[in-house]
Amino acid sequence: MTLAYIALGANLGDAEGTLRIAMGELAALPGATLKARSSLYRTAPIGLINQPDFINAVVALDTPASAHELLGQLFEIEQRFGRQRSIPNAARTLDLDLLLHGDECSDTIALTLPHPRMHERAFVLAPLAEIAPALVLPKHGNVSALLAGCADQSIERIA
Ligand code: PH2
Ligand code: MG
Ligand code: MG
Repeated sequence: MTLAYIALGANLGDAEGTLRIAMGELAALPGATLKARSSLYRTAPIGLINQPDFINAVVALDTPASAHELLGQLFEIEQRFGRQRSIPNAARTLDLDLLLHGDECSDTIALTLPHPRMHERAFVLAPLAEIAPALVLPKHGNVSALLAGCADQSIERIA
């Protein structure tokens, strides 16, 4: 079993409801156990800014799946929620990003671990610091310290 951290994000439709249901679907993956779930956060879009605010959260999932298997499972759940892929960073009904899979490091076209931008995004670091404040990211350091460096990014804990 491996402890994986997964980021959830949505900014189309009932984003809050979607995230709650998606957490249930993650918990129900074969052989998996949901170890922790963060609060939900309302966050200003980063990257493509002319789009609705996001709802974001992070979960910790104990899973028998390899990183590649888990990535496939996440993609399947996104598809079930009607995810359309158009331009990068476009608004979405559900985005599930694999942040960490144990201490695995990977740098292939299919999969980069740890997630390449997680260390600079408050919408990932705030929920992650809530459930794993002492976690250390390879090359970047402690998540709580990294979050302190993102004070300029607007996020609000909502539930
Ligand atoms: N996801 C992105 C790009 N920008 N901004 C916020 N606030 N939340 C996200 O989940 C997000 C984003 C690419 O996946
Ligand atoms: Mg993403
Ligand atoms: Mg994604």
